[in-house]
Order: sequence, then structure tokens, then C-alpha cells
Amino acid sequence: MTTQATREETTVAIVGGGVAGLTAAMLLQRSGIDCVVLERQSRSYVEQRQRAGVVEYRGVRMFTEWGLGGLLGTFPADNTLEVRVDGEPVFIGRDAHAREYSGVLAPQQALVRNLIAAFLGGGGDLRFEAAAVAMTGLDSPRPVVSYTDGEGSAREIACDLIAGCDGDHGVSRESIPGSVLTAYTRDYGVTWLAVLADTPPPRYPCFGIGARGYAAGFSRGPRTARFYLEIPAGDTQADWPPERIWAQLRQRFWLPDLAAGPITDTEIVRLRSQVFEPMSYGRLYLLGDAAHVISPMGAKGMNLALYDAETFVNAARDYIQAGDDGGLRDYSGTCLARTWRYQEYADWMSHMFFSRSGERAAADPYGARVAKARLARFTEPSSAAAVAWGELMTGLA
Ligand code: RFL
Repeated sequence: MTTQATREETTVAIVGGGVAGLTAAMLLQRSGIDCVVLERQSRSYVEQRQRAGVVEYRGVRMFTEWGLGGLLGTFPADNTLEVRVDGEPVFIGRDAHAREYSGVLAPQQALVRNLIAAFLGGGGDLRFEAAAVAMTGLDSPRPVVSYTDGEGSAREIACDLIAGCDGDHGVSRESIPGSVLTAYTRDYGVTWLAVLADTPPPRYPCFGIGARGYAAGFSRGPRTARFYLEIPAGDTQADWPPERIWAQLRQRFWLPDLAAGPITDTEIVRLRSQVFEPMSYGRLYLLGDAAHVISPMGAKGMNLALYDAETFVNAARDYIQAGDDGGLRDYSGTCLARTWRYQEYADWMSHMFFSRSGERAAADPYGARVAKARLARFTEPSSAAAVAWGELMTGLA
């Protein structure tokens, strides 16, 4: 005999408790709309997952407007970038936009931790270790999300809307018929070693480009730095012991005195961008990485997730509280417009930096000179290119 699943009701079922899902949940709670969040992992796992580090100005303004500014840190992020071209420093982002509208340093795991505490503190329904999540009836008025809870019991939640916030490898996007979705993909053919270290970070976000290869360094707090090194495809973490990492960072930044510190985490990242269109199907709306991943070059992945969350919640609120489905109908187009602006930005930065680094520059001297000319335009204060860059960096464009 099969056991009947326990059936519950809510207004919005949210699949995935990362930045997108938790922000949507928090804003729904603020709007007085019921929701249930289903997260596959444990609370401690999601609270420790290290990734992004900066909430752009637009995101800071969003949290502040919703009365949630306290969830972010107060340490301002610097919009000025230092690019060390074969050791020669040049600076981007000294224009008014970039100077006046700074974001904040917000390590993703700290933001996630604060969102979880605030949502639960407000009586929110967040269920960790939800296994075998599946969804049915997406094109019906009352779709159902089913899952197995931590005790192994089968459960079902009927809802008005589903927010698919379960990242690049989740179940939400997979639930949309393949014939409906189109994937647009760019693989840069570039592999990075991402390194987290307990060491004072560079003064500005710093890029080392040129004949010695690509490196980047960012602040994750007063005594924590995130570095990226381009490495040969196929290398593993075992190929990169700490001595080799520090030696290469010193070389590529041309900073022989760069202070070493304990390395707390390394990860191999393949530089890849992908967008799925449309971002909705029936009653299911895709948010964040479930709909689009973006090369970390532009530092925009988490910021896009925040944008999707606010756009979805505003649309859901109009629909649920006023019967107006205009926002939901426009959701995909609105979010895709921003996604593609940011994809273009990350692609722009990627070509400018990679075309001037290592073997790629040697193999394509024409491309390297084009990239040099492009970089020069960004570094001329008040040039149209510099202003456009500032608008994208801050999220105001
Ligand atoms: P997340 O954060 O992946 O969260 C998805 C959540 O869904 C859960 N899940 C499921 N839950 C239930 N059922 C299922 N079947 C499920 N499958 C998955 C997962 O456990 C998880 O909790 O997606 P979200 O919320 O869309 O947020 C997106 C951001 O995490 C992502 O875009 C950024 O981390 C990207 N990113 C960066 N973004 C920035 O804005 N600035 C950066 O500097 C930056 N650096 C980075 C990054 C991503 C990186 N990696 C490794 C992907 C650096 C790296 C190295």
C-alpha cells in the first residue's frame, strides 16, 4: 500500500534557498505574502558556501528601500579597479558614477546567513534537507511541488506560483519542456583557480594582465582576499600547492612583496556564461542561476539574482493583491534585458583582459592591440566609455 503524501497549501513555493530564493522569500514576507522555501542542503552547508563578495549599488539601494539595509555589511566596496598591465598600474572607475555610488562588501555566505536569520525570525517557513523535489501542473492554476522531508515523509505543497531558485543544476529549469527553452552559451576556454586566503586584500580590486598571464585579487574583508589565477585546462588543485600559487600571484601582479597567508579554500572554475530563454513557463518563474550563469569576470551573478528576486516579488504582489498579472507576463522580458546587459559587460571585460594575457596575447597580436586600445578608453576619465563602464559597475544602467 502506498502512503498518501501530506498536502499543504501556500501562495508561493520557492525551490532553492540561495541568494535568489531567500531574497524573494524575505521580500514576500515583507509584502505579507505566504511562502514556503524548500532547500536541498542543510542550513550549515548553505551558510558556509563561499562565492560572491560584492553587492552593487543598485542592490544596496534595493535592500535599503525594503527596510533591510541591516542585512548587508557596512564596509564599502571600491568601484575603482587597478589593472596592472605587465606591471604598469592603470585605473578604471574614477568617474563620478563609480565614485559616488559604491556597493558594499557582502560575502555571499554572510548575506545568506543574515537572510536566513531574518526570514526565520519573522516567522518564515524554510525547510532544509528537502529531497526529491518535483513539480507538476505548471500550466494549471494551482501547481504542486512535491518533496521528501528530512524524516523521509512524502509531502506536497499546492500553490499559486513557483519561484525556481535552485541554481544551475536544479530541478526547476529541468521541469520546463525542452522544446520551450533556448540556451545561449559561451565557453571562454579559460580555467581559473579560485583561492581564498587569510591575508590583507589589495587596496583596489586588482587585475594582473600581460605576458606573464592573468591573475585577479579582491577584498572579502579586512583580512581576507579572494584571488583568481588562470591555469591550464585539466590542472587539478593538487597541481597548485600554496608556494606555486603565491609565486604566480607575485609574478602576474609584478608585486614581489605580496604577503602570503594561509589558504583556506581553492576551487577550479571554468569560465562559462549561459542564458535560458524564456525565464518563465506557466506558473513557474526562474530566478538567478536557474535561468542564467555569468562568467565571474563581471562579478554580477549574485547581483542578477537579487534583481530577479525583486522583479518577481513586485510582479507576484501585483497579481496576488490586486489581480494584475502584467508584471508576471513581463517578468521574463524584464529580467532578460538586464541579464543581457550584464552578459555584454562581462564579455567586454573578458575579451579585454584575456586577449592581453599569456599565450593568447602572443597568439593574437592584433587582438592584444585592440584590447589595449579598449582599456585605454576606459582609463580616460569622463570618456563616454568610462561613464558607461561606471553605470554598469554600479548597476545603475
Ligand atoms: P545558488 O546560490 O546556487 O543557490 C541555489 C540553491 O538551490 C539549492 N538547490 C535545491 N534546492 C532544492 N531542490 C533542488 N533540487 C535543488 N537544487 C539546488 C542549492 O543547494 C542552493 O542553495 O543560486 P542563486 O540563489 O541563483 O544565486 C546565484 C549566485 O550564487 C551566483 O550567481 C554567484 O555566486 C556567482 N558568483 C559571483 N557573483 C557575483 O555577483 N559576484 C562575484 O564576485 C561572484 N563570484 C560566483 C563568484 C560564483 C562562483 N562559482 C563557483 C559558481 C565566484 C565563483 C567561484
